[in-house]
Parts: sequence; C-alpha cells; structure tokens
Amino acid sequence: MNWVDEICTTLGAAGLNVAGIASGHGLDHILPGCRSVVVLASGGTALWEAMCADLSAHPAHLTDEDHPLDAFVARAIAAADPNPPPSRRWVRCAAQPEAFVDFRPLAHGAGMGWTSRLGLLLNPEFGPWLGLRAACFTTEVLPVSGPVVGKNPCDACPGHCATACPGAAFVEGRLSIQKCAAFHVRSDACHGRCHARLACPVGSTHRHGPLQHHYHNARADGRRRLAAALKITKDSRHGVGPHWAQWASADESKA
Ligand code: B12
Ligand code: SF4
Ligand code: SF4
Repeated sequence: MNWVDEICTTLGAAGLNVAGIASGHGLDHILPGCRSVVVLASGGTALWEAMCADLSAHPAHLTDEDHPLDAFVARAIAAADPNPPPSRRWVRCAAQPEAFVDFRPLAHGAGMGWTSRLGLLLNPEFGPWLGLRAACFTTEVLPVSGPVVGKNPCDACPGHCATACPGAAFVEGRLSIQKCAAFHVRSDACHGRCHARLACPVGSTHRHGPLQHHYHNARADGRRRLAAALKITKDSRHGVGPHWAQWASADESKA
C-alpha cells in the first residue's frame, strides 16, 4: 500500500470517510513545489460518532478544547501521519487552521461533488452532508480524481432548498450567504437548523441528526447540548461560531 492509501484508510476509520486528489497547481504559497493535494472529508455522521465516542471515553477532549471536532481531526492526522516528510504539509479546515485554504473549490477539483444552489459542495453519496476537514499538500505528482462524474442533481431539481428557506435567502435560485446571515440576525427561525439543507433530497439518508446539526449551526448552544448528551458536567468553555452577524449586510438585516 502506498502512503496515500495507508493514510486514507487510517483516517477513514476515524470518520474521514471521503477522500480525493486535486491538482496542486497554484498552491506553492501553501507548500513550495506543491503538485498534488489529498483532500479528506467526513460524509454523514461517521466523524461525529467517532468524536462522540472519543469524548465519552476522554471528557477532557471536550473540556480542554475550544473546538473539540477540530482537535479530534488533528489527533487523527497525527496518528495517521506522525512524521510527515518536508515534501508534504497538512492543513485542516479548522477554526484556527495552519493556513487559510478555500476548501470548496479544492474539494471540487478532487471530484468530491458538484456546486449547488445551496452553495455547498453536493456529494453524489452524501449530498450536502459533507464536511471538508483537511488537506495534505505534496510535491508528488498523484493521479487527480476529479471532476465528479454524472449530472449535477440541481439541474433536474425544482429547488426544494429554496422553497423550504424561511429567510428568502435565495437570489435567482441560489443561496446568498449575506441574506442567510442577515436572517439569522433578525430571526431565530434558523437557530441551529437550516431548513434548506434539510430539504435537499440528495444523500438525505446521511442527514446529520438534530444534535450534530444544531452543533454545527449554533455552536455555543450546541456545545452545551453535546456536553449534556454525553453527561459531561464540568465544561466551562464556550462553543464559538458560526459568526452569522459578521456576514450580514446592515440593509438586509433590517429587511
Ligand atoms: C467563512 C465560512 C463561512 C461563513 C460565510 C462564508 C461564505 N463566504 O460563504 C459563514 C460563517 C456564514 C458560513 C456558514 C456556513 N458554512 Co461555512 N465556511 C467558511 C469557511 C471557513 C471559509 C469560506 C470562505 O470564505 N472562502 C473564501 C472566499 C473568498 O470564498 P467565496 O467568495 O465565498 O467563494 C469563492 C469560491 O470559493 C467560489 N465558490 C463559492 N461557493 C462555492 C461552492 C462550491 C461548491 C465551489 C466549488 C466553489 C465555490 O466562488 C467564489 C469566487 O471565487 C469554509 C472553510 C474553508 N476554509 O474553506 C467553511 C465552509 C465553506 N462552510 C461550510 C458549511 C457546512 C457552512 C454552514 C452550512 C454551517 C456549518 N458550519 O455547518 C453554513 C452555511 C453555508 C452555505 N450554505 O453556504 C462547509 C461547506 C461544506 C460543503 N459541503 O461545501 C465549509 C467548507 C467548512 C467545512 N468544514 O466543511 N461559513
Ligand atoms: S434541493 Fe435540489 S436544487 Fe437544492 S441543493 Fe438539493 S438538489 Fe440542488
Ligand atoms: S439557515 Fe435559514 S435562512 Fe439560511 S439558507 Fe438555511 S433555511 Fe435559509
């Protein structure tokens, strides 16, 4: 087994169950001489379940961490690739990443999905329930796995996402993140819940459960709920983000 297969297999067991390879062209600012990028994602609930099992066994992995999911991914990568040579570099899609990488175009280049009306990368198996988690940049030339094959499901869909959105956040059929964020500022109808994402029929059997969905969309409250579900009573940290207000234009917030 080569190092890519070995790493992907090990990380797959930790919940990073979707992998692809993108071209490293234009990414020398992340790794000088970069030629390829191995992109790792979590489809559905596998990573969440793996993390919850770990937090139950080691409550300090929640109580000592501002971002327990990011920390879980960091430990998984360190275990899978303990001594990466200088020819490769890991960057997580985390709140405090090693470097900023725009993950959606990268994962698109790795064939992990289509662009969608929801603004999210739509995976053939997991639909919009794909979290992009990490990328390993390498100077090795690896076979690129993109683009994704098949027709974009959005082309034949009447737009269940847009119809379900109570915030009128779709402009010409496509999500405006500014309008979505503005709706979060003036209403709590989407507190911990994106009705549009939940309405997408693609990969719907892989939808996040209510706790995971809430956690990703309203982390402060979601973190309290997570600690309670795991019966961890001594958590004094606050979940952070998503910072909706930062993305809302003032005009739209008053709409
Ligand atoms: C900042 C941020 C936000 C901001 C707003 C971001 C924005 N501009 O849309 C806020 C806090 C509001 C937000 C909310 C959410 N986010 Co967010 N967010 C990010 C983050 C950290 C950076 C995005 C960014 O600013 N990119 C750079 C700017 C310049 O890009 P941009 O102008 O928006 O878009 C350019 C290109 O990216 C391209 N493009 C734009 N959209 C898309 C979509 C696809 C599929 C492709 C190929 C290209 C493309 O066109 C633009 C011009 O070049 C990424 C993680 C990352 N590091 O990439 C996650 C990320 C995009 N978010 C994600 C998610 C899931 C969400 C939420 C659902 C909440 C949540 N946390 O679960 C919501 C709703 C998002 C939605 N429906 O679009 C996922 C998306 C996964 C996927 N399958 O696509 C990411 C990748 C994080 C992750 N760990 O997986 N997010
Ligand atoms: S509901 Fe339909 S239009 Fe919206 S993202 Fe899903 S497939 Fe695309
Ligand atoms: S969070 Fe609410 S306003 Fe934003 S896209 Fe989802 S349903 Fe629409």
